[in-house]
Amino acid sequence: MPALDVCFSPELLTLYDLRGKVAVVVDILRATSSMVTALAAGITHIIPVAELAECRAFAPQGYLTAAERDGVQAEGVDLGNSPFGYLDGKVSVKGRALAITTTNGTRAIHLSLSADSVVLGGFLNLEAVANFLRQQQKDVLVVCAGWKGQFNLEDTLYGGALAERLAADFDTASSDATLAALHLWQYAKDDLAGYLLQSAHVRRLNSLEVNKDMEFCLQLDEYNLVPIWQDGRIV
Ligand code: 3SL
Repeated sequence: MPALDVCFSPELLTLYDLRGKVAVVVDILRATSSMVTALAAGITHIIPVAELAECRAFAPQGYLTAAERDGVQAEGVDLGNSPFGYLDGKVSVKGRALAITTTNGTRAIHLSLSADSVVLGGFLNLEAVANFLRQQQKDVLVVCAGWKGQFNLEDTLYGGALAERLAADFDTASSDATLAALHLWQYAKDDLAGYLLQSAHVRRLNSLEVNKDMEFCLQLDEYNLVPIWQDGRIV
């Protein structure tokens, strides 16, 4: 039976061998939730980049550009990191390609590229990713984007939610990290939003008045799609 493990921060990735595994990169608030939403809204593909200048340089090629630093939209790009940027109709997104850079999420994707496959997870596409992993039958590492190298609650909760969904098909009991994520999820799942009120990033985002983003990103199984890294882009 393949195993599911959880890496609590990209800084810990050097401790894991991703070869032969599927990496599920997760940044619930908000990068991977927004990328799932972007593809669901008709974005054709996504190029995650590290630097703002790199992101802006895609605009002349016809790309939409999205950038966030410290929770706020960066200067000189079309969109920030809110999933509603792809839904509210202010910017036309259908059929467009997207270049994006965020504080933690895009970095976590790049650090995971030695895996056999890299997919993006969120509560929004929880079951779609679970189904994909059941089909792959490979060991899985959930890569939590965290915040500037530190542990966060929301990405860990996702690791627990995924472990719960996959408990019949994967070994979810041999890693202390997976067990801890699972126990946290079981403790918090009945009132996820209420539980996360105490988390550092929710407090950070609350002060930026983006509460509706949080409610949106905590919805389960809104989208049946699995963003996957293919030839230098996410499709
Ligand atoms: O760090 C990231 O990648 C972002 O998701 C952070 S924020 O939610 O946009 O503040």
